[in-house]
Amino acid sequence: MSNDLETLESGVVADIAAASDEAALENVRVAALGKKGSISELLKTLGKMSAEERQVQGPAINGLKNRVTEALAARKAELRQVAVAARLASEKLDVTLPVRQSPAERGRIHPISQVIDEIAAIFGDLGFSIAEGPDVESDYYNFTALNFPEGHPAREMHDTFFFQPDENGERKLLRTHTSPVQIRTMEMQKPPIRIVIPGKTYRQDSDATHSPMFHQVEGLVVDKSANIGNLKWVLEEFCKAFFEVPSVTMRFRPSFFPFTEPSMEVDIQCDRSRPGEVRFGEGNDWMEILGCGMVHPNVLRAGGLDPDEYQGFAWGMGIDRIAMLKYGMPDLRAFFDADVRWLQHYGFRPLDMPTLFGGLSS
Ligand code: 2NL
Repeated sequence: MSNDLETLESGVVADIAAASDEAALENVRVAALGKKGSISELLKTLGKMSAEERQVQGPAINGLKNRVTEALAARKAELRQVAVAARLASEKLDVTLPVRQSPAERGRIHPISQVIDEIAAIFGDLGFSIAEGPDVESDYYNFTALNFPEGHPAREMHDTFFFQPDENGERKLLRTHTSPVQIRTMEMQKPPIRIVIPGKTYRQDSDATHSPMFHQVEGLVVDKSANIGNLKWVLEEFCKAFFEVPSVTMRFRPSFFPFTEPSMEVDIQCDRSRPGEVRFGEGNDWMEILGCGMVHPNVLRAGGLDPDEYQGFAWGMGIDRIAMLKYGMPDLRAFFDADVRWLQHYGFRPLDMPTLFGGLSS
């Protein structure tokens, strides 16, 4: 009998040691100490024994029960510790790791958008508003109102994209400059007018340095006394702020545009002696950056203004080229390839918005 108890005990103890989790251990407990468990069945035999036999078997079986109970408790504590350790290991967080960037942080602002934001910040600081208008325009707003006479060769020079004539025979077009927006603004709002107009423009021209869709920014000031002195100051302030240099030297050359009289082209002094780099405000070279002039009386009239009462100045420049210059991008065509690798490299962080007080591009 005592041999049987020893065999039973070593069997149960081995099962306890082999239980690899709390559920397996519980099965061992039920098999030994549950209602129909092996030890419970043994305990039931005590009632049928003689007093003498019980005196021997009672302590033996109860001793066995107590040892098994203890072994179960000890194994349970052990398994619980193992489980806690495993959970701690699996739920470990390295709090020293950098926080993962949000999708908004990972995106990049296209250099053209960045440069438009910079231009808006500079002219906003000078008291200008931003004006916008449609890309699809009428011949009137794109040409006639801007003092391009019917049949004038300058219309051909713009390499215009025309749409098919509509039912009224009117031929809409893709604007070749942002100037129609100025006419629309003059029609709607009384002077003083101080606006800048950034936007997309279109001409049938495509090679290494021309894209059929490109970007322009124009500016317009109309007031009773707006003059060329004001124009030069505004442009100089703009160039200093945009190229982030303390001073610039500008050269005004006579030119021709149908919508201004007099008209001028503006060069700024630069240094191109270092390969792949242009510096402004120093050097022996000149770079043409914009065209400007006093608004032609016919254009003021088209805007509903009396040229004997009001005068204005205006200017226009290409955004794509000055963006390439400022941020050292060698190929214009890459601007419009929608290649995310290019954008990752040349793009701007979305929350670094250009401000004059924060540094435009820093
Ligand atoms: C250039 C030259 C220019 C303007 C644009 C303008 C607009 C109105 C009236 C008068 Cl409504 N002028 N715009 C004036 C002079 C030059 O652009 O080279 N652009 C890329």
